[in-house]
Amino acid sequence: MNILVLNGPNLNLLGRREPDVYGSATLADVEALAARVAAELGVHAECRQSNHEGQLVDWIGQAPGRFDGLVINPAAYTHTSVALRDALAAAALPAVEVHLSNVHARESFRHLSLTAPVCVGQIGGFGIRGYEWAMRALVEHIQSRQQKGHSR
Ligand code: CA2
Repeated sequence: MNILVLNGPNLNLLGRREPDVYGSATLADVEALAARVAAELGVHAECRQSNHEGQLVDWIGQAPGRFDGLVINPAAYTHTSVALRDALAAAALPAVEVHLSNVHARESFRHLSLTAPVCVGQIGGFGIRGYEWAMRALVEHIQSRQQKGHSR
């Protein structure tokens, strides 16, 4: 099983700014965690980060046939991007949305996610551990669908 772990804009700054909001772990720590969890689950995880909406759209569009599902932190695009939502819907791969912070306890503009309705579920508020739970939830979801005979 192949899992694509996507991180959106400014998450390359993780651990270097705003540690009170986002913690002190870095993007490299997220990638190491994803590799460790993938090995434990017996799956392959590929991590990518971009600050560019179109790049994220392209990666999601290229995912069917290469990946079985996605873990995605769309970052600020969560709240603004119809393009990312449409890409996720068109790819029709199971996706789990993850946020480091509890977006519902923050400014009201972060309460709306345009992308969550086209995801299987959303995890937030637990720092980088959320990526681990998102991966576990995604893999279980894909496996249970496979057992029920879904093609994807
Ligand atoms: O809590 C999350 O994971 C967010 O997706 C992070 C986004 C924010 O716009 C969302 O509302 C919630 C911001 C990502 C920027 O990450 C930074 C990390 C360190 C320093 C500055 C920005």
